[in-house]
Amino acid sequence: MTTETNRRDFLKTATATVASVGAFGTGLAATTAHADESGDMLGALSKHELPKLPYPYDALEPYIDAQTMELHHSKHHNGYVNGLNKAEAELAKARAANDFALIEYWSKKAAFNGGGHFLHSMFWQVMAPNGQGGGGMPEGKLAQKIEADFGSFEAFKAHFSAAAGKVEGSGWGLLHYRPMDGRLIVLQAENQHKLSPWGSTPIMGIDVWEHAYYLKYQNRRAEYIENWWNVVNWRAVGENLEKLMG
Ligand code: MN3
Repeated sequence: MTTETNRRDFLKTATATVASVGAFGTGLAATTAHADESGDMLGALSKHELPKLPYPYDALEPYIDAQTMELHHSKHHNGYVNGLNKAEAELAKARAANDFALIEYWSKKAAFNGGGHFLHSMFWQVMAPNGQGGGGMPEGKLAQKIEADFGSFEAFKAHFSAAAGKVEGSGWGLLHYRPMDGRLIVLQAENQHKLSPWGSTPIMGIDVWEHAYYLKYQNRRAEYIENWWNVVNWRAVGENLEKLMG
């Protein structure tokens, strides 16, 4: 058996035994591990896939219009999925060839597209049609944590809206849980991966790239953010928190 054949067999075995689930446990983020059939890479690759939306494109009307949702999901998010798969494949090829001339380029692509895939998967999940899971107020443990860590729901909402509104250029307003001290914190992210500190995990976020709102709101980002609260799925946010708190 040649070395090459051995490696292919190893990769096939790895494919059978390594199966990762998406970042969110609702089957939204479909990511499975697989090996490259040609055998010219090292290590099992994840095959990231665009998750299905849990509601139709027009379900968040009138707060987020159907055309924006369709373009955002099927074009923008899909682009990040393809970009992440490409970047990770190129990094695996670099390992196989022991040629790291483009390591900086592909590492940046992996961070940008990986951030995009993760955040959009969460974004779809933490929204729901108004009155059918979307809107209202957080309940239970999430409500208690928000009140304990921000003083009140209203203070949290004002803080989060301001952070999202003042992201410089394209980015996100995010609510993270930080296990180190057990706190919720509000953060901004530029693009999809910059400004985020280590050691905390997003449980909720609003996309404030213009592609998320420009067709309906043009330059009125603050109005989009204010309307977005009508479609926040607090049950999903609470589940994200409770998974991390254990
Ligand atoms: Mn987006």
